[in-house]
Amino acid sequence: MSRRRALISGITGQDGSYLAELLLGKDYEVHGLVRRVALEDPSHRLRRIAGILDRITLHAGSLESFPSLYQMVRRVDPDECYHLAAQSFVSYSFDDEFSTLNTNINGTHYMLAAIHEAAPHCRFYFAGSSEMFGKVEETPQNERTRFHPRSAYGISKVAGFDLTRNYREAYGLHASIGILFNHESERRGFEFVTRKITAGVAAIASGAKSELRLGNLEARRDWGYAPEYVAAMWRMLQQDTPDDYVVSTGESHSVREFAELAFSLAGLDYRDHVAGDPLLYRPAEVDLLIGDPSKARSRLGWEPRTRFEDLVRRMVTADLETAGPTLKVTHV
Ligand code: G4F
Repeated sequence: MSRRRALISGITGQDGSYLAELLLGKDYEVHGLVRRVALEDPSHRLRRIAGILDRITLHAGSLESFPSLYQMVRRVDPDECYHLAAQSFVSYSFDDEFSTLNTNINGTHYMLAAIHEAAPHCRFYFAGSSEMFGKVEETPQNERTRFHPRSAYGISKVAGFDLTRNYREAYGLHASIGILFNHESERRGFEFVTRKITAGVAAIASGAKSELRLGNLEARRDWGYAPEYVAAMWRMLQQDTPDDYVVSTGESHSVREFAELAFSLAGLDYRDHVAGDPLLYRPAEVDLLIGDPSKARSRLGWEPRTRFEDLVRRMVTADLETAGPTLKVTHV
């Protein structure tokens, strides 16, 4: 039997890189869509996939161009397509609503249309987000909780959700949606609060910095470990029937708790180093996210394994190691 072919948009990101590794481990032929600029700056932009570059095929293309996506889908003829690419930084979506909406909504629409026209047998995954719940209408949030997005990013994900569901209902596309709650790792981008904190802890522990400026410390998130979350994406596409699934740990912690633990793991007190910065507050905040992953558990057999303390410890350990060989986590 020939190898199954997967196409990943956003393969250079945290999730894309873990997903590519997972699929290679299952003997898939892995293809990735990347922006041309990524190929021109491989040491930086391809760093997360540097170790697997000789085993995957990259295609330069743009989410803004339907013809380029259509051509690529026709060439690759994938069995499974994971659409992860997006402008994914919520805060930036307040600075530029227009580009966030354009990239995220049109990009998803073009991918769906390209798959529908050029590879209708292909199974499709759309990266939904817990940001769609926004100003939450019930707690914990599940697949039936009403959406109330609080940013252009959240709105773009709701639109992507509706587009994906409509391709499923109107054209019979095998299209599933993961409503993923925050998921972090040693590969997380430095703009997100968890990595900003763990990298900040390492910089302070090594003496390179003394202060870390943060915004809202009281926001609560349901933080899981990214490699486990990409496994849930794969499981969704192995089901006979496409569907929507919440992927989360079912536990919620504040940014303050994350900072407190991360600093204490390096033998530091966050109160000595964290400074509040009003400029880092968002015009509309999502105060509390906590997901109910029961459906993923019962239908997909998926379980979150890494708990909050282990996640923070992993991230702090990795950043301390990078900052200096003598820096180690303390036992707390
Ligand atoms: O780490 P964050 O920027 O992640 P956010 O906004 O929750 O979004 C992430 O998770 C979503 C899933 O729910 C994804 F869809 C999305 O793409 C992304 O991966 O911020 C987390 C919280 C916010 O409440 C923010 O206000 O941390 C608060 N925060 C406090 N100080 C900060 C900071 N966030 C950032 N990025 N930087 C700060 O200095």
